[in-house]
Amino acid sequence: MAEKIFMPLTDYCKLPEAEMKRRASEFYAEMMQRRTVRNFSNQPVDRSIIENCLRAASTAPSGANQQPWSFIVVSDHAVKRQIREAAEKIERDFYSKEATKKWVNDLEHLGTVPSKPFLETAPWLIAIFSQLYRYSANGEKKKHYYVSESVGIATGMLITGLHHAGLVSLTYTPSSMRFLNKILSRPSNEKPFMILVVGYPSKDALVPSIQKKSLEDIAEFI
Ligand code: IYR
Repeated sequence: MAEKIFMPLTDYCKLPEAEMKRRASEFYAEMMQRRTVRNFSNQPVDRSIIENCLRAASTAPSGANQQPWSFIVVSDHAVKRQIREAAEKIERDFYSKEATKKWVNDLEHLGTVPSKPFLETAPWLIAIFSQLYRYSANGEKKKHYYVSESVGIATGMLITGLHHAGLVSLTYTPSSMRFLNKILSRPSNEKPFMILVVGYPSKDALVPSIQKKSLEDIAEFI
């Protein structure tokens, strides 16, 4: 059986209530400024910023602390081009198929199209993979728990960190992302979760004029 090691919670710092209120309200204001962006500048972003955002994301809680995620960070232009070509092939299918007609209709207000130039323009593509299981040192297959919850939380924290650092991102999910395993040489226990496109917005970037639901619409206090 694994040994249990506990230590005092020395890092927790209880704040005065006024300070907590100020922080919560300022954080809300900061998060309201976040927008998903599809028009990227090709201006480079220093790798250390991405690294620290990934370190922050990796502090996320996860099922049994298994941390079932891999972040494959792409700046190489030839690899970005390969990803764009594979993704656009899937998108052309998605936008033209009868089976997805309703879905495509629901996306109309976002103005999305099969062409994905941001996959080449943006300085960083972060391909996020869920590790469905792993092999232990003795070759035993080990199940991972609550994988999509864990990877979803880490991804949310990454998006938040990138925004806090002054960058913009796009959560991009072509419907079927298995091509990423091949292009990025990932093992079959890893399932692509999302491509996070990261960089600066282009000068002429446009975003759809959309609203978030109100607190009353999303929450109930009982
Ligand atoms: N993957 C396609 C379609 C798409 C799907 C959803 I759900 C969106 O919120 C936006 C787009 C595309 O990126 O065009």
